[in-house]
Amino acid sequence: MIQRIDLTGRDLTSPAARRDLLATLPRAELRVDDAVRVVEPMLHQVREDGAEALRDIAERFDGVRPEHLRVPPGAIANALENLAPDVRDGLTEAIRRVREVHAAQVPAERVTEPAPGAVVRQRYVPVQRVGLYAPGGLAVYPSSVVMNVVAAQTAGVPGIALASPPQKDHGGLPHPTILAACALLGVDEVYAVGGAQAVAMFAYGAAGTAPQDGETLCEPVDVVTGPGNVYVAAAKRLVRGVVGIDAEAGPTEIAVLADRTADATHVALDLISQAEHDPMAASVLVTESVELADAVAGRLADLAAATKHSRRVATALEGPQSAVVLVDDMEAGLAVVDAYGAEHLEIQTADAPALADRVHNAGAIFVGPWSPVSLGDYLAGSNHVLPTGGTARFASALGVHSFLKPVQVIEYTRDALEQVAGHITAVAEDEDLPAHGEAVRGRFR
Ligand code: HSO
Ligand code: ZN
Repeated sequence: MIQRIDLTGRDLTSPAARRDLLATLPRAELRVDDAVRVVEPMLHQVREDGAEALRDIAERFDGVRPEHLRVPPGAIANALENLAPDVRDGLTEAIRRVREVHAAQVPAERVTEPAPGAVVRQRYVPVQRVGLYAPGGLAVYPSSVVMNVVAAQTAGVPGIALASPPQKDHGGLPHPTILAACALLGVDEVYAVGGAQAVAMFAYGAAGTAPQDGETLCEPVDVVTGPGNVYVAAAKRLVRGVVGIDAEAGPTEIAVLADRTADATHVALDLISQAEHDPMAASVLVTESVELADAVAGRLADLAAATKHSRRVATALEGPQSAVVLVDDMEAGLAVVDAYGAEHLEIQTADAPALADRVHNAGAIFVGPWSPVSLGDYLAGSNHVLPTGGTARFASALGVHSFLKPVQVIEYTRDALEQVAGHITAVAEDEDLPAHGEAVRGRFR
């Protein structure tokens, strides 16, 4: 049974209530610190020994010693040829929609002239090379390849590399659907390298099998993105600063804010859909309606037992991170979901669009009865790489901005500089940096 947390009769909307709520609301803990100790020696090994280290680590963790760490072009083309037509159609339509949505994210260059002749431009420049990671353990997600690659391509990143674990059952190559997705997207630099070692390879680069001859397997990248388990999160934490990273992804989460108008079956189906990812996944229903809470609990029991991954789903739903939360009204419900900051938030209420506009903290918001999270996972066109663990308070979905840097370009005329010379020297003197002021004054002598 999913646990029930009764918050009725409590003041949830005062500023002080948020801290209480954060302590009360269930959340899986991600033990990245412990994983850091495990992966640190592996990162060193990859840095020192390149391809040989990658093969040794694969043998140990993936149960296969890959012959080709860089996937040969023929294998990528072959995977696309053998892809089931309905999956190909699904991925193709997903790519089309994700491209269209992401194209609209590209920011325009801005030119500002705070005074005559004083021009400041803000240009958005793509990073030059990215490494995208696609997991291949419990989960193989070609849909995540689409999300990461399209965002990078739309940002204009010229160098895109992708890594995914070698699969024992596929001759030490990444999963064929991952390769097929790469083919559909036009990505040809693909590595059969998994987990933390892939993050290390991207961050530091990796020497080839004959490093003494200057052979290189993989050049270092500027940014590493992509989901993964706690070891991938730990590796990202360790290389952050050497490269940019997107986020340390935690277990997936769905919160549903629903009133009595919601369909209990829809709600239960959606809570189960994300519980399917991971025994640590969190499914949270927030409602003012005891009738709905009871009905959903009933539907969960039936539907969770019947689903393919019923064990995993049951573990997630019954875990301490999942709950049905009862509140007095939708104002209180809004305070709860805002404090929680879910990766995915569904709003299934009479006035869903209006309520959705008032949410501050959520990775993505799914409005009304016909916008389930599964739609966003695959076909909506939005990005499904979203902030987890409450980081939606300050972080957002992966998008073209994840691969763009705003660069400021400053160009003043003589007159425009002269106009502010006095201000510069005054402030510079005050900071006891007279040479700064002199750099301006000296020009006008
Ligand atoms: N819900 C996951 C993404 C995903 N679902 C991939 C299915 N495949 C995290 O947003
Ligand atoms: Zn999902």
